[in-house]
Amino acid sequence: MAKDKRSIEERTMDPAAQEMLQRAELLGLSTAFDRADGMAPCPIGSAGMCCRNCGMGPCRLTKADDRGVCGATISTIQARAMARAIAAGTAAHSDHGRDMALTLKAVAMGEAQGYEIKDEAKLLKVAHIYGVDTNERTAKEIANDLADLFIAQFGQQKGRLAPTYRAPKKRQEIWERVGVMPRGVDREVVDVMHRTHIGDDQDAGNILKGAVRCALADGWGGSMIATDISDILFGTPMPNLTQVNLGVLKNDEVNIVVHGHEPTLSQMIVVACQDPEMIEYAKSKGAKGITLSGICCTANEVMVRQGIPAAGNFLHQELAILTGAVEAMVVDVQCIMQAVVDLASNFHTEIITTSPKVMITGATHIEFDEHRALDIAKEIVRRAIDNYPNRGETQIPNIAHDVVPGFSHEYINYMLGGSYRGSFRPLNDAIMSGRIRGAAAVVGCNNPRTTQDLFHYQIVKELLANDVLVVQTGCGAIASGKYGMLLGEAALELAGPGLREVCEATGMPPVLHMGSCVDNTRILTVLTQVVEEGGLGDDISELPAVGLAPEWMSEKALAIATYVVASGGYVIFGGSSPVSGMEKVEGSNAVERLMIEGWEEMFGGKLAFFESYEKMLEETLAHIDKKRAALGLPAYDPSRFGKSGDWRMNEIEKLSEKERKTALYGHPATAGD
Ligand code: BF8
Repeated sequence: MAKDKRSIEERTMDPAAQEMLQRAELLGLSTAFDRADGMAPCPIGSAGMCCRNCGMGPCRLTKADDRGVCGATISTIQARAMARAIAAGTAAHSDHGRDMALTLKAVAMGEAQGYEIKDEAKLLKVAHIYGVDTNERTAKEIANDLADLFIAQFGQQKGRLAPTYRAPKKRQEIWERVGVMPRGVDREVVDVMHRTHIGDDQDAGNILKGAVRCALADGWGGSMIATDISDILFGTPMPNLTQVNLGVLKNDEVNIVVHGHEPTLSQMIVVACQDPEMIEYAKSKGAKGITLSGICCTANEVMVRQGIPAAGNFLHQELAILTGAVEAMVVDVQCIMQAVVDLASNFHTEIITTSPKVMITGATHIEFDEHRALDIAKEIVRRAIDNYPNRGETQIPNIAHDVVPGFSHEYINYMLGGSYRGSFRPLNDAIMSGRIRGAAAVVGCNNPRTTQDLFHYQIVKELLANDVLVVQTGCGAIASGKYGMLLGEAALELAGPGLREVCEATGMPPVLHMGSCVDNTRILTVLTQVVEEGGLGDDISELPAVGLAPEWMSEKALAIATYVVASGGYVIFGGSSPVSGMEKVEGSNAVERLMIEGWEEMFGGKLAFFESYEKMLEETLAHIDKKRAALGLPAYDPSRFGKSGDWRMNEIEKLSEKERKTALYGHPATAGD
């Protein structure tokens, strides 16, 4: 069924994206925005009421007393669909973690061309966490044992995943008691696929319990492993100055865009692009140099470490091609639209797939192999340079914003505590005093069915004004960067008085870009440390904190949401719920209730979906205030803060001379007058 076509302003709030959508219209080319407008979502499938898990169906249930051919109820079918989505999300993140573990092993064995252990301090720290012997051993020996330990987490059959010991003690006890302690990453994914097969688990609550255990194997398993190894091999992120949006593409340079998620190849492409031989080669083809930029989480991986600019978030992948200025878009895994190949055929852009798991008909496939990574990276860069003379007419929006990303858990610790004694004490104290009302993680995707970035922007802006500290990852972080909110000074202008005081005193910006979507595990680590620092209860569920994914679209987002809920967090998604159908047919929804009331009772966390950002904000602030009250903290009162320090001086500077003297000295004349 076709829907009404939205105006360009209704499709995206990003002026660079608007310019490219106008260009697409002029050129008669379609994008995800057109396709979303042209095809309304299937009302039965989008509500999780269509079961195609066997050959007797697909069964489409629309009334409360409808049954599938096997007798399955709507609740069973919805829980199965949700569980399978969570398993797919877990598989995607965790397979990324597995690839990282195999790369670490290859580096330890001296078999990975071009890679090295960049961050030995992190290697030692992680080895220590997992009990790997570090005494009088080389970095490679330690890395070898650590790689073996990590690789074993995927195939482990019994016991519990090693990273789960990093959670607060109370949380671990809850997982044991409820029976959701993850055993092995692969085992939990298989378990969900099995229990959702025809004729297996037919109790919605039990199906969801299996899904929770699977999601925990992602957050406190595969994803956590991915983050740690990326830091060990490529460096733990630290703040750096770079830029975001399509204006990072250069008219007179070879533009290579890396897109997807895994940092292994993109890190080598960074090296290859900086090779003087490659730069000379680019010049020999008439370009001034080579510009590397990123899309999606590959962008985040190279942005938080090397300061490589981001051309944009999820919905920018087609828009970058529309500039006509991209010689090669190099993709690895996840969030890559098949449409990029068709679209690129209208330009000179070459789409290069690199993973054996991701081939796209019509794209060039150059398979990545970590054993000769640098050679492959150079081959790709050379190909892009060779393509430069084929470039036609271009149109690059002159829009790019400065950003400072790279706030790893380690850096926040250092920033708040100083170089000799890292600490979260100032953060805990600020929350306890009420200067910081609470914290929110605003993460996740773009979705072409909403106005691109609008929910992200409004939510972050309002949270800052309400003295809520914001941490970000994924496409949400890139969205904030596009509107200047990843730059300390600009974001401070939006912050409420208490948050502003704390940020000015500690040098911490009010919006912290922490990395890619697998790096949501950094947020788990931060939450655990906040608990362990003391004063805010003894479990994550007691913290005045909320997780939000305002424009979710991927199965990975559902996996992340579920492991955060199982870790004790309230997670609020924007847009439609994938299990909303029962509401329409019988006035209430058993599966949604299980994810709100059921999960809150079991884990102290819950997952809810809201269509408006105003409602998301209202829920967020109400939850934060409820948790503050439960901890016995003072109620949030912004009038108590902001009357000292730079904030007051800045306000005073805005006054007339007479008013300023009165404010400073209590009367309009000073002794010298
Ligand atoms: O893993 S936020 S659109 S790019 S799924 Fe994809 Fe969503 Fe972006 Fe990063 Ni995460």
